[in-house]
Amino acid sequence: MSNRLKVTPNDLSAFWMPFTANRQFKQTPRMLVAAKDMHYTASDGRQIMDGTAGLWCVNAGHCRPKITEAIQQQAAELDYAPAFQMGHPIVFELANRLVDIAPKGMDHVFFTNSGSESVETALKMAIAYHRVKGEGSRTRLIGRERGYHGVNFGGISVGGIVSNRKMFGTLLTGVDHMPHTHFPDKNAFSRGVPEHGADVASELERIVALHDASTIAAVIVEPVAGSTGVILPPKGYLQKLRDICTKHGILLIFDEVITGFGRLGAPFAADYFGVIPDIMTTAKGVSNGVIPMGAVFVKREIHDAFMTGPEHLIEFMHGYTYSGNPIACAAALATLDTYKEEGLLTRGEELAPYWEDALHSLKGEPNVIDIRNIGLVGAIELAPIAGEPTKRAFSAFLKAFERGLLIRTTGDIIALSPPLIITKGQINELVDHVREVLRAVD
Ligand code: PXG
Ligand code: PLP
Repeated sequence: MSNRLKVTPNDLSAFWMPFTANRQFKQTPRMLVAAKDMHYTASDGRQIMDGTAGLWCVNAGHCRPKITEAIQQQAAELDYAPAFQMGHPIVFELANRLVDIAPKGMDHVFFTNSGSESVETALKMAIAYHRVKGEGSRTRLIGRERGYHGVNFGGISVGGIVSNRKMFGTLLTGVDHMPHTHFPDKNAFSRGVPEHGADVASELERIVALHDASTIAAVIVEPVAGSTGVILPPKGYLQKLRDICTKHGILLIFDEVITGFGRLGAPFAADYFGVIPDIMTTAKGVSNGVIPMGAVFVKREIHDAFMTGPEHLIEFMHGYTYSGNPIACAAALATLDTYKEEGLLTRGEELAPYWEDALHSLKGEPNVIDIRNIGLVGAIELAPIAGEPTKRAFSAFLKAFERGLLIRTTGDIIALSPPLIITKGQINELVDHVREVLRAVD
């Protein structure tokens, strides 16, 4: 371990931490100083099992040698190349490799640096696409209650998490929201995709009728909602959305920032559900979380619609300084190699039944009101403490960390999404930790 890792910062005030209870954290900091495969090392030397693949991103586990080496080598060879009007070979190689594993027909890729940027890119692409096709009146965007699409203005506008929206003014205009698909009364303790609720997709027809299809550019949904506490699509729901969008010429965007790259046991949720969107946003697992990167996949006809007009003109006025950054590309290529060598994009399929049984063994533990699972994702919903929502789950988070397990909590829901390299033994260990935590929190 390098000396740098051993140093404990003694003044935590300058860093305004993202999505963190800053004052609580700075009173009792939780510091990670190293990581390997399924575990972190905390600053006090303890091993902490990673129950969340970082923030749903370290799908191949931590500090994988191939990825580390690729980054080191690339940094020494070509550190940066301008992203606009210039190229470098591996960004093209990466785009080809991504298209190879993408759902059929999604054969162009636009690079970004995060899920939030992927979402902004997709929304802009959708509106611009209709315009270049001569349908400039299609500008409205439809999201969904409880949706999470990152934190930029477009993303929070189509998103449906009230606390992420209410502080930030009027947001984008011309946005509407479908209802969410969480029906605990009917679906609590479902194993995998729930039976009830697909009919709620017909609310999209109502919204289309209200605004008229000719004003709507795109519908954006997470195939499985992650951040909001793992909300699954009822059986048949996504296909219904697909059919309604197709019928009305509306683009369907799947936000696969979490579901992409093997999380459900298939390369993408589009594969898992057999429903192909028009645009797919990704990030996180594309580079194993190691270096910021996002990728937006688009169908050929969308890309091709832009490729008109004089050839010296830029077709799509959009891009980021770091789109396709060489070091991020090297990390992503090595990530794809690691996924392929270890079969990680489909490993979740084999493990899912074991994971499901292990998680559902927590039914009956104190305060557990629902357990949900799909692929290698799980959620345990706790009854909130009266008058103090989120407190019980936050206590569970702190207790779990004390015991040597990192979990995520959102509201009173514990979300689990371990690296896809997890073994059955480690699944048992993880679930045993959670069981003890549930028994220990008030
Ligand atoms: N879309 C979806 C579906 C996401 O899950 C984003 C967009 C934004 O990505 P960036 O890279 O800009 O953060 C996300 C990110 C959590 C958690 O614990 C989830 C996310 C990020 C951080 C924490 O639920 N999702
Ligand atoms: N702000 C200023 C002043 C800039 O010059 C740029 C990029 O050139 C940006 C923001 C956007 O930065 P990025 O391309 O990293 O998103």
